[in-house]
Amino acid sequence: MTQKREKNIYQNLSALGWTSFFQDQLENRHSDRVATARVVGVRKNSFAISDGQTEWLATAAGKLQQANRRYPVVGDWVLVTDTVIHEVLERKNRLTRGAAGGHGKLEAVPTRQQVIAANLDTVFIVCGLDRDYNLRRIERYLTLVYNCDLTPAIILTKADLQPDPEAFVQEVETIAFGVPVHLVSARDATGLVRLEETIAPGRTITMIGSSGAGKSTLLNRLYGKSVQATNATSEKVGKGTHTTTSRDLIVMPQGGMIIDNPGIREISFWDADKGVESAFPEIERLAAGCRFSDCNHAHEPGCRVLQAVANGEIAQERLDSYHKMNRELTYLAERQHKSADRMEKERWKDVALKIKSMKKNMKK
Ligand SMILES: Nc1nc2c(ncn2[C@@H]2O[C@H](COP(=O)(O)OP(=O)(O)OP(=O)(O)O)[C@@H](O)[C@H]2O)c(=O)[nH]1
Ligand SMILES: [Mg+2]
Ligand SMILES: [Zn+2]
Repeated sequence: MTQKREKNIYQNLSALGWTSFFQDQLENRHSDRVATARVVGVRKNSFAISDGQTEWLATAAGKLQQANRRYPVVGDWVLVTDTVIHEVLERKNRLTRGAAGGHGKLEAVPTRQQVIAANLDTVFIVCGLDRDYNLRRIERYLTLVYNCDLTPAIILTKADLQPDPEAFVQEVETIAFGVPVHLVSARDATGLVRLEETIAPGRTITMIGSSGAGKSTLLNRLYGKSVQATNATSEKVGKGTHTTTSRDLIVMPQGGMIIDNPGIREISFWDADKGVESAFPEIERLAAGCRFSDCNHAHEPGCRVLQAVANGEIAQERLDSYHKMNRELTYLAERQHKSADRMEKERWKDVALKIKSMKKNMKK
Protein backbone atom coordinates (compact mmCIF):
# COMPACT_ATOMS: atom_id res chain seq x y z
CA MET A 1 0.00 0.00 0.00
CA THR A 2 1.35 3.46 -0.81
CA GLN A 3 1.88 5.67 2.19
CA LYS A 4 -0.52 8.30 0.85
CA ARG A 5 -3.32 5.83 0.35
CA GLU A 6 -2.73 4.40 3.79
CA LYS A 7 -2.90 7.88 5.32
CA ASN A 8 -6.22 8.55 3.59
CA ILE A 9 -7.66 5.30 4.83
CA TYR A 10 -6.77 6.06 8.43
CA GLN A 11 -8.12 9.60 8.19
CA ASN A 12 -11.46 8.16 7.16
CA LEU A 13 -11.31 5.56 9.89
CA SER A 14 -10.46 8.06 12.62
CA ALA A 15 -13.62 10.02 11.81
CA LEU A 16 -15.36 6.76 12.73
CA GLY A 17 -13.52 6.54 16.05
CA TRP A 18 -10.37 4.64 15.06
CA THR A 19 -7.52 5.29 17.52
CA SER A 20 -4.04 3.99 18.33
CA PHE A 21 -5.69 1.45 20.63
CA PHE A 22 -6.93 -0.36 17.51
CA GLN A 23 -4.01 0.58 15.30
CA ASP A 24 -1.61 -1.11 17.73
CA GLN A 25 -3.50 -4.36 17.31
CA LEU A 26 -2.60 -4.39 13.62
CA GLU A 27 1.17 -4.49 14.25
CA ASN A 28 2.82 -7.00 11.92
CA ARG A 29 -0.47 -7.98 10.45
CA HIS A 30 -0.51 -5.93 7.31
CA SER A 31 -2.07 -7.39 4.25
CA ASP A 32 -3.52 -5.65 1.23
CA ARG A 33 -6.43 -8.04 1.11
CA VAL A 34 -7.62 -7.35 4.63
CA ALA A 35 -9.65 -4.21 5.28
CA THR A 36 -10.48 -2.58 8.57
CA ALA A 37 -14.07 -1.49 9.14
CA ARG A 38 -16.51 -0.61 11.89
CA VAL A 39 -19.79 -2.43 12.46
CA VAL A 40 -22.50 0.20 11.92
CA GLY A 41 -25.53 -2.05 11.86
CA VAL A 42 -26.54 -5.50 13.01
CA ARG A 43 -29.12 -7.37 10.96
CA LYS A 44 -30.47 -10.86 11.39
CA ASN A 45 -27.72 -12.71 9.54
CA SER A 46 -25.43 -9.94 8.43
CA PHE A 47 -23.62 -6.81 9.49
CA ALA A 48 -23.47 -3.39 7.90
CA ILE A 49 -19.86 -2.26 8.05
CA SER A 50 -18.14 0.96 7.06
CA ASP A 51 -14.60 2.15 6.45
CA GLY A 52 -15.66 5.79 6.60
CA GLN A 53 -16.09 5.97 2.83
CA THR A 54 -18.15 3.01 1.79
CA GLU A 55 -20.72 0.96 3.63
CA TRP A 56 -21.32 -2.68 2.72
CA LEU A 57 -22.85 -5.87 4.07
CA ALA A 58 -20.75 -8.66 5.51
CA THR A 59 -21.22 -11.94 7.31
CA ALA A 60 -19.26 -13.33 10.23
CA ALA A 61 -16.87 -16.21 9.58
CA GLY A 62 -18.06 -19.47 11.11
CA LYS A 63 -15.16 -19.63 13.57
CA LEU A 64 -16.45 -16.46 15.29
CA GLN A 65 -19.36 -18.50 16.62
CA GLN A 66 -17.00 -20.36 18.95
CA ALA A 67 -17.53 -19.55 22.60
CA ASN A 68 -14.03 -18.17 23.16
CA ARG A 69 -14.21 -15.79 20.18
CA ARG A 70 -15.58 -12.27 20.02
CA TYR A 71 -18.72 -12.14 17.89
CA PRO A 72 -19.33 -8.78 16.19
CA VAL A 73 -21.68 -6.25 17.78
CA VAL A 74 -22.48 -2.71 16.72
CA GLY A 75 -19.50 -0.42 17.31
CA ASP A 76 -16.92 -3.18 16.90
CA TRP A 77 -13.83 -2.77 14.75
CA VAL A 78 -13.39 -5.77 12.49
CA LEU A 79 -10.97 -7.20 9.97
CA VAL A 80 -12.68 -8.17 6.73
CA THR A 81 -11.82 -9.80 3.47
CA ASP A 82 -14.43 -8.69 0.94
CA THR A 83 -17.66 -9.56 2.70
CA VAL A 84 -16.42 -11.87 5.44
CA ILE A 85 -15.56 -10.67 8.93
CA HIS A 86 -12.84 -12.93 10.24
CA GLU A 87 -11.74 -11.08 13.32
CA VAL A 88 -13.16 -8.66 15.87
CA LEU A 89 -10.46 -6.42 17.34
CA GLU A 90 -10.09 -6.16 21.08
CA ARG A 91 -12.71 -3.79 22.49
CA LYS A 92 -11.85 -0.59 24.34
CA ASN A 93 -14.98 -1.23 26.41
CA ARG A 94 -18.49 -2.58 25.96
CA LEU A 95 -21.98 -2.22 27.32
CA THR A 96 -23.40 -5.55 28.42
CA ARG A 97 -26.46 -6.81 30.15
CA GLY A 98 -27.74 -10.14 31.33
CA ALA A 99 -29.90 -12.06 28.90
CA ALA A 100 -32.50 -14.82 29.20
CA GLY A 101 -33.21 -13.88 32.78
CA GLY A 102 -36.57 -13.83 34.48
CA HIS A 103 -38.59 -10.91 35.65
CA GLY A 104 -36.43 -9.20 38.19
CA LYS A 105 -36.64 -12.06 40.67
CA LEU A 106 -33.46 -13.12 42.39
CA GLU A 107 -33.84 -16.76 41.45
CA ALA A 108 -34.19 -15.88 37.79
CA VAL A 109 -30.67 -14.63 37.25
CA PRO A 110 -29.49 -14.10 33.71
CA THR A 111 -27.60 -17.07 32.35
CA ARG A 112 -25.58 -15.38 29.65
CA GLN A 113 -24.41 -11.97 28.64
CA GLN A 114 -25.55 -9.84 25.80
CA VAL A 115 -23.14 -7.25 24.49
CA ILE A 116 -25.28 -4.28 23.45
CA ALA A 117 -22.55 -2.16 21.85
CA ALA A 118 -18.78 -1.77 21.87
CA ASN A 119 -16.17 0.98 21.89
CA LEU A 120 -18.20 3.76 23.47
CA ASP A 121 -17.39 7.17 24.87
CA THR A 122 -20.71 7.98 26.51
CA VAL A 123 -23.97 6.19 27.27
CA PHE A 124 -27.11 8.32 27.04
CA ILE A 125 -29.73 7.08 29.47
CA VAL A 126 -32.87 8.38 27.77
CA CYS A 127 -36.00 8.85 29.84
CA GLY A 128 -39.23 10.47 28.69
CA LEU A 129 -40.96 12.95 30.98
CA ASP A 130 -44.23 11.06 30.62
CA ARG A 131 -45.20 7.70 32.09
CA ASP A 132 -41.66 6.57 31.41
CA TYR A 133 -40.24 8.77 34.15
CA ASN A 134 -39.07 6.68 37.09
CA LEU A 135 -36.25 7.60 39.45
CA ARG A 136 -35.59 4.00 40.49
CA ARG A 137 -35.25 2.93 36.87
CA ILE A 138 -32.73 5.70 36.22
CA GLU A 139 -30.78 4.44 39.25
CA ARG A 140 -30.78 0.99 37.73
CA TYR A 141 -29.54 2.23 34.37
CA LEU A 142 -26.78 4.15 36.12
CA THR A 143 -25.71 0.99 37.96
CA LEU A 144 -25.74 -0.93 34.67
CA VAL A 145 -23.53 1.66 32.97
CA TYR A 146 -21.11 1.91 35.90
CA ASN A 147 -20.93 -1.87 36.14
CA CYS A 148 -19.46 -1.77 32.65
CA ASP A 149 -17.08 1.01 33.66
CA LEU A 150 -18.65 3.42 31.17
CA THR A 151 -19.56 7.11 31.36
CA PRO A 152 -23.27 7.95 31.63
CA ALA A 153 -25.27 11.07 30.82
CA ILE A 154 -28.98 11.34 31.60
CA ILE A 155 -31.29 12.70 28.92
CA LEU A 156 -34.74 13.72 30.11
CA THR A 157 -36.76 14.14 26.96
CA LYS A 158 -40.34 15.26 26.12
CA ALA A 159 -39.81 18.38 28.28
CA ASP A 160 -42.66 19.96 26.30
CA LEU A 161 -45.15 17.67 28.08
CA GLN A 162 -44.45 19.16 31.53
CA PRO A 163 -45.38 22.58 32.89
CA ASP A 164 -42.32 22.54 35.15
CA PRO A 165 -39.73 20.21 33.59
CA GLU A 166 -36.88 21.75 35.61
CA ALA A 167 -38.35 20.12 38.74
CA PHE A 168 -37.54 16.73 37.20
CA VAL A 169 -33.96 17.77 36.56
CA GLN A 170 -33.61 18.76 40.19
CA GLU A 171 -35.05 15.48 41.39
CA VAL A 172 -32.78 13.45 39.11
CA GLU A 173 -29.77 15.41 40.28
CA THR A 174 -30.39 14.17 43.82
CA ILE A 175 -29.63 10.62 42.66
CA ALA A 176 -27.11 11.30 39.89
CA PHE A 177 -23.97 12.63 41.47
CA GLY A 178 -21.73 14.34 38.95
CA VAL A 179 -23.67 12.88 36.02
CA PRO A 180 -24.71 15.48 33.42
CA VAL A 181 -28.50 15.76 33.20
CA HIS A 182 -29.87 17.16 29.94
CA LEU A 183 -33.42 18.40 29.62
CA VAL A 184 -34.51 18.18 25.99
CA SER A 185 -37.51 18.09 23.74
CA ALA A 186 -37.69 16.90 20.17
CA ARG A 187 -40.88 18.93 19.77
CA ASP A 188 -39.80 22.44 20.72
CA ALA A 189 -36.00 22.06 20.56
CA THR A 190 -35.41 22.58 24.30
CA GLY A 191 -31.80 21.77 25.22
CA LEU A 192 -30.78 20.52 21.79
CA VAL A 193 -27.95 23.00 21.27
CA ARG A 194 -26.29 22.04 24.56
CA LEU A 195 -26.75 18.37 23.83
CA GLU A 196 -25.27 18.78 20.36
CA GLU A 197 -22.05 20.02 21.90
CA THR A 198 -21.51 16.57 23.39
CA ILE A 199 -21.53 14.94 19.94
CA ALA A 200 -17.86 15.49 19.16
CA PRO A 201 -16.10 14.18 16.04
CA GLY A 202 -14.75 10.65 16.39
CA ARG A 203 -16.73 10.01 19.56
CA THR A 204 -19.38 7.35 19.98
CA ILE A 205 -22.54 7.67 22.04
CA THR A 206 -25.02 4.88 22.59
CA MET A 207 -28.62 5.46 23.68
CA ILE A 208 -30.48 3.17 26.03
CA GLY A 209 -33.91 3.46 27.60
CA SER A 210 -37.42 2.06 27.54
CA SER A 211 -39.33 1.54 24.35
CA GLY A 212 -41.18 4.74 23.53
CA ALA A 213 -38.84 6.90 25.61
CA GLY A 214 -38.10 8.95 22.50
CA LYS A 215 -34.59 7.78 21.54
CA SER A 216 -35.07 7.58 17.78
CA THR A 217 -37.09 10.80 17.68
CA LEU A 218 -34.26 12.60 19.47
CA LEU A 219 -31.69 11.14 17.10
CA ASN A 220 -33.69 12.27 14.06
CA ARG A 221 -34.06 15.72 15.55
CA LEU A 222 -30.32 16.01 16.19
CA TYR A 223 -29.58 14.67 12.72
CA GLY A 224 -31.89 17.20 11.11
CA LYS A 225 -33.95 14.66 9.20
CA SER A 226 -35.61 11.32 9.69
CA VAL A 227 -33.02 8.55 9.61
CA GLN A 228 -34.65 6.20 12.12
CA ALA A 229 -38.30 5.13 12.23
CA THR A 230 -40.34 6.31 15.23
CA ASN A 231 -43.77 5.45 16.48
CA ALA A 232 -46.54 6.65 18.75
CA THR A 233 -46.49 5.15 22.23
CA SER A 234 -48.88 2.22 22.40
CA GLU A 235 -51.96 3.07 24.43
CA LYS A 236 -52.50 -0.54 25.47
CA VAL A 237 -49.39 -1.09 27.52
CA GLY A 238 -48.39 2.50 27.99
CA LYS A 239 -44.80 1.47 27.44
CA GLY A 240 -44.74 1.71 23.68
CA THR A 241 -44.22 -1.01 21.17
CA HIS A 242 -40.70 -1.73 20.00
CA THR A 243 -40.27 0.53 17.04
CA THR A 244 -36.52 0.20 16.69
CA THR A 245 -35.66 -3.46 16.30
CA SER A 246 -32.03 -3.35 15.20
CA ARG A 247 -28.92 -1.61 16.48
CA ASP A 248 -27.58 1.09 14.21
CA LEU A 249 -24.61 3.39 14.43
CA ILE A 250 -25.43 6.69 12.77
CA VAL A 251 -22.67 9.07 11.74
CA MET A 252 -24.05 12.46 12.71
CA PRO A 253 -23.63 15.65 10.66
CA GLN A 254 -21.98 17.11 13.80
CA GLY A 255 -19.17 14.60 13.32
CA GLY A 256 -19.79 12.17 16.17
CA MET A 257 -21.73 8.93 16.16
CA ILE A 258 -24.89 7.82 17.92
CA ILE A 259 -26.00 4.22 18.28
CA ASP A 260 -29.76 3.77 18.41
CA ASN A 261 -30.93 0.66 20.24
CA PRO A 262 -34.28 -1.06 20.69
CA GLY A 263 -35.99 -0.26 23.97
CA ILE A 264 -34.97 -2.31 27.01
CA ARG A 265 -37.73 -4.15 28.87
CA GLU A 266 -35.77 -5.74 31.64
CA ILE A 267 -32.58 -4.13 32.91
CA SER A 268 -30.59 -7.23 33.91
CA PHE A 269 -27.00 -6.95 34.99
CA TRP A 270 -24.12 -9.06 33.79
CA ASP A 271 -20.88 -7.25 34.50
CA ALA A 272 -20.53 -6.32 38.14
CA ASP A 273 -17.71 -3.86 38.44
CA LYS A 274 -18.38 -1.41 41.27
CA GLY A 275 -21.66 -0.29 39.72
CA VAL A 276 -23.49 0.14 43.01
CA GLU A 277 -20.59 1.96 44.66
CA SER A 278 -20.51 4.47 41.82
CA ALA A 279 -24.26 4.85 41.50
CA PHE A 280 -24.77 5.38 45.26
CA PRO A 281 -21.72 7.42 46.27
CA GLU A 282 -23.48 9.23 49.13
CA ILE A 283 -24.41 5.92 50.80
CA GLU A 284 -20.87 4.63 50.39
CA ARG A 285 -19.55 7.84 51.91
CA LEU A 286 -21.89 7.64 54.92
CA ALA A 287 -21.06 3.95 55.37
CA ALA A 288 -17.53 4.96 56.34
CA GLY A 289 -19.11 6.43 59.50
CA CYS A 290 -20.91 3.23 60.59
CA ARG A 291 -19.75 1.70 63.88
CA PHE A 292 -18.99 -1.69 62.31
CA SER A 293 -16.77 -1.79 59.28
CA ASP A 294 -18.81 -4.70 57.87
CA CYS A 295 -22.14 -2.97 58.58
CA ASN A 296 -24.95 -4.05 56.23
CA HIS A 297 -27.01 -0.94 56.99
CA ALA A 298 -29.96 -3.19 57.82
CA HIS A 299 -30.45 -3.05 61.60
CA GLU A 300 -26.99 -2.71 63.10
CA PRO A 301 -26.50 -0.31 65.99
CA GLY A 302 -24.47 2.78 65.22
CA CYS A 303 -25.33 2.63 61.52
CA ARG A 304 -24.72 6.03 59.98
CA VAL A 305 -26.72 5.15 56.84
CA LEU A 306 -29.87 4.20 58.80
CA GLN A 307 -29.46 7.38 60.80
CA ALA A 308 -29.38 9.35 57.53
CA VAL A 309 -32.62 7.67 56.46
CA ALA A 310 -34.22 8.45 59.82
CA ASN A 311 -33.39 12.13 59.61
CA GLY A 312 -34.39 12.45 55.98
CA GLU A 313 -30.94 12.91 54.43
CA ILE A 314 -31.56 9.80 52.32
CA ALA A 315 -34.90 8.50 51.06
CA GLN A 316 -35.95 5.05 52.27
CA GLU A 317 -36.65 4.08 48.62
CA ARG A 318 -33.10 4.96 47.69
CA LEU A 319 -31.67 2.71 50.41
CA ASP A 320 -34.08 -0.09 49.41
CA SER A 321 -32.91 0.25 45.83
CA TYR A 322 -29.26 0.14 46.99
CA HIS A 323 -29.90 -3.05 48.99
CA LYS A 324 -31.84 -4.68 46.18
CA MET A 325 -29.14 -4.12 43.58
CA ASN A 326 -26.38 -5.18 45.94
CA ARG A 327 -28.21 -8.44 46.68
CA GLU A 328 -28.78 -9.04 43.01
CA LEU A 329 -25.15 -8.44 42.10
CA THR A 330 -23.83 -10.61 44.92
CA TYR A 331 -26.12 -13.42 43.83
CA LEU A 332 -25.10 -12.96 40.21
CA ALA A 333 -21.39 -13.04 41.10
CA GLU A 334 -21.89 -16.26 43.08
CA ARG A 335 -23.75 -17.85 40.22
CA GLN A 336 -21.11 -16.83 37.70
CA HIS A 337 -18.40 -18.10 40.01
CA LYS A 338 -20.18 -21.41 40.43
CA SER A 339 -20.67 -21.93 36.73
CA ALA A 340 -17.01 -21.05 36.10
CA ASP A 341 -16.08 -23.63 38.74
CA ARG A 342 -18.30 -26.23 37.12
CA MET A 343 -16.78 -25.56 33.72
CA GLU A 344 -13.31 -25.98 35.16
CA LYS A 345 -14.31 -29.28 36.81
CA GLU A 346 -15.81 -30.54 33.57
CA ARG A 347 -12.64 -29.62 31.72
CA TRP A 348 -10.52 -31.65 34.16
CA LYS A 349 -12.92 -34.56 33.98
CA ASP A 350 -12.41 -34.47 30.23
CA VAL A 351 -8.63 -34.42 30.61
CA ALA A 352 -8.72 -37.31 33.11
CA LEU A 353 -10.83 -39.38 30.71
CA LYS A 354 -8.44 -38.71 27.85
CA ILE A 355 -5.44 -39.77 29.95
CA LYS A 356 -7.25 -42.91 31.00
CA SER A 357 -8.01 -43.88 27.43
CA MET A 358 -4.44 -43.06 26.39
CA LYS A 359 -3.08 -45.35 29.10
CA LYS A 360 -5.47 -48.09 28.01
CA ASN A 361 -4.32 -47.74 24.40
CA MET A 362 -0.66 -47.87 25.49
CA LYS A 363 -1.24 -51.13 27.33
CA LYS A 364 -2.74 -52.72 24.21
N1 LIG B 1 -44.27 15.37 23.12
C1 LIG B 1 -43.15 14.73 22.74
N2 LIG B 1 -43.24 13.51 22.23
C2 LIG B 1 -42.09 12.88 21.86
C3 LIG B 1 -40.83 13.48 22.04
N3 LIG B 1 -39.88 12.61 21.62
C4 LIG B 1 -40.54 11.52 21.20
N4 LIG B 1 -41.88 11.68 21.33
C5 LIG B 1 -42.91 10.69 20.96
O1 LIG B 1 -42.71 9.48 21.68
C6 LIG B 1 -43.07 8.35 20.87
C7 LIG B 1 -41.97 7.31 20.87
O2 LIG B 1 -40.80 7.84 20.26
P1 LIG B 1 -39.63 6.94 19.65
O3 LIG B 1 -38.57 7.88 19.29
O4 LIG B 1 -40.15 6.03 18.60
O5 LIG B 1 -39.20 6.08 20.91
P2 LIG B 1 -37.97 5.05 21.04
O6 LIG B 1 -37.34 5.31 22.35
O7 LIG B 1 -37.10 5.13 19.86
O8 LIG B 1 -38.73 3.64 21.09
P3 LIG B 1 -38.18 2.17 20.64
O9 LIG B 1 -37.58 2.32 19.28
O10 LIG B 1 -39.38 1.30 20.65
O11 LIG B 1 -37.18 1.78 21.68
C8 LIG B 1 -43.39 8.94 19.48
O12 LIG B 1 -44.79 9.04 19.38
C9 LIG B 1 -42.78 10.31 19.51
O13 LIG B 1 -43.45 11.22 18.69
C10 LIG B 1 -40.77 14.80 22.61
O14 LIG B 1 -39.73 15.41 22.81
N5 LIG B 1 -41.98 15.36 22.94
MG1 LIG C 1 -36.47 3.76 18.52
ZN1 LIG D 1 -24.34 0.95 58.35
